Amino acid sequence: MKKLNVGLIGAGFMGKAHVVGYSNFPKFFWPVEAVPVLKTVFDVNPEIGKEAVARFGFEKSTADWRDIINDSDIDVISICTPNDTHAEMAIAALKAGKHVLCEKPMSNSFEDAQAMAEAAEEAAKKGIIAMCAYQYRRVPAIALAKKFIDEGAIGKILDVRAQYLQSWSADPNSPLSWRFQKSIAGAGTLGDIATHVIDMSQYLAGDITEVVSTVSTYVNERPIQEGGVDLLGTVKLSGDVKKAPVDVDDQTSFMVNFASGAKGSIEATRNAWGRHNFITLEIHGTKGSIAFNYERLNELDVCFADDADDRRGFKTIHTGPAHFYGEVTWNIPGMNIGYGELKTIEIHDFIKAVVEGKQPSTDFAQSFKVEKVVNAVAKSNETKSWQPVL
Ligand code: SOE
Repeated sequence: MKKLNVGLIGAGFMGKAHVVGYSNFPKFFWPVEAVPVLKTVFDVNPEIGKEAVARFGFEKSTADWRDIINDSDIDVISICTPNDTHAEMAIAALKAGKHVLCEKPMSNSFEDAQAMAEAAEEAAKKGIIAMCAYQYRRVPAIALAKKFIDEGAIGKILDVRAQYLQSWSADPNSPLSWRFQKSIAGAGTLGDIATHVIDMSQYLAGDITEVVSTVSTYVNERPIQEGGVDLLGTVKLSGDVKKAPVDVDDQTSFMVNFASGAKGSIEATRNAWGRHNFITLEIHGTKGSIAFNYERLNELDVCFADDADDRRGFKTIHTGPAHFYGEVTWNIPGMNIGYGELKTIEIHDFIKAVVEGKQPSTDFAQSFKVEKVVNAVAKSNETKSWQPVL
């Protein structure tokens, strides 16, 4: 059986998620296109790198990410480091002929994201795959929504309402990690999580062509956190801890127009008490409606206009074996999948793309379309006017 040697760059929160995917996809998708071999892991903190060898099962760790790029034994690379490092790493990896799965957003700057898209286009000529980790479009319920839309089950899309709400930075004492520093993250909520719902909205309703936005910061300074580990609000630092300014957004709302003529609105914040990973989408069409909430990710609510008057209304479909990826996850609806299975589905899609030599749906070209929307949202906030997505 074909083997693919994996290099992981960044062994933190997202590194763990990718390892869960690499380790588990053969268990679900057997027989697989290739078996992954966890070769080398890099982390900026060598102790975390060494720990990842024992914890995740890599053969070795390195304190220099270029060791992974320059290793002729490595076939595929996952990039799970902060946003400011993505472009340099991904471009170097693609030039070295490695297939790349890069965490989102593509980069901390529009120009670097463009350079990544160009590097991927060049590498694609040699059969190299470049994918961005927009996993939520792969939730079986979202794939089912896409099927219903493509089949015309809800008719022509009129409008899309999308939200991504989290609470982990609502407390002003949750620390100033790299996610609150523009020089590293590029943007706050807009780059970190609005990007997911932009991708999902474009997946379901086509390209966004125009936006008008507001972008705001609620907490202007946060306690400085020792060490680079991203604690995502799990720790509160109060008392004498020194604070430093936040220079990214906490919240963004924008109205969008789609190329199809559909209208929509997108909102995102990480300061919504009580909302954890609350990704909601409601789509209304001329013949029906679809509603989804990630906090109940195994469900899709649908309403079809053609149902008789006395029984028309939302009904809930529990995704399972009859739906996308359902035949390989768990064989009874209601057993349910979670974030781990979702990352497993994503990693399998990546490996399949690599072996088949076919770019995945979230390749760098598609992901760059998300960056274009982000860029237009930022511009619109400055100009206080509608901006084209260019
Ligand atoms: C933090 O907001 C975060 O980890 C994002 O960076 C991820 O993309 C999202 O899927 C979960 O939350």
